[in-house]
Amino acid sequence: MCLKWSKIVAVKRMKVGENMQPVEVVIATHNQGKVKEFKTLMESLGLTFTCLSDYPHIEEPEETGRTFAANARLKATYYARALGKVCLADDSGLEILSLKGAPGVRSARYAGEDATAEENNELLLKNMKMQVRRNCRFFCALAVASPDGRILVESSGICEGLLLHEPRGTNGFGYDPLFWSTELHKPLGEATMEEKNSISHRAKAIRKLVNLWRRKK
Ligand code: ITT
Repeated sequence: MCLKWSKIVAVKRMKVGENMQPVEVVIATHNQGKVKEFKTLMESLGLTFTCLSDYPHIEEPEETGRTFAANARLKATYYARALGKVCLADDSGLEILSLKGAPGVRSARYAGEDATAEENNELLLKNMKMQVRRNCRFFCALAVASPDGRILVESSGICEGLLLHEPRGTNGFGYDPLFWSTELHKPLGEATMEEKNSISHRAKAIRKLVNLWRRKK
């Protein structure tokens, strides 16, 4: 499957010959924190990255999938078809063992449809108040679709941790200030971007994706 993606990119490069233009890949997110992570970790592929903020007229699809992978596929296919471009989508979120996997695919909307990160974090702390077992993980699913909507390559990554009792630090975004990384031995809210990129669920999924693509080239 990955072969087809690399073929699309290779063919486009051959056609432009000497005036080789880097191929545009649209990252299907408005979240600038994510965009930064993607750009940094995929820099070596020599692609041009844009994101949904560059296409403000496109409506969002409803994320109806019951898994992160299903939502990543749904978003990649929808935006690739709508824009007629290669599109990379992710779906990610926090899963807490003692809450049976919640907030899960509802991570962004845990405290309501338009909830802020602060509201989501506050509700999560409230729901976890009596819980002794605080094991949690970030999960990230990635999917790349061609302009005709076919899924070309997929990957996933996990970042293990413990849920803190109160926010620590202001780095990162979303649930980062509540997440104690068992790999970094510090809260993600206090981690630098380089530190987070060395262990994050998205970073692991992106590295897998980059390797899959390179191997097929
Ligand atoms: P897009 O839909 O535009 O990509 P989003 O932030 O809503 O932006 P998701 O639908 O993937 O992204 O929702 C994931 C939510 O899970 C996100 O809003 C955060 O609350 C949380 N999340 C995901 N990755 C995270 C990370 O690395 N650090 C902190 N929180 C994260």
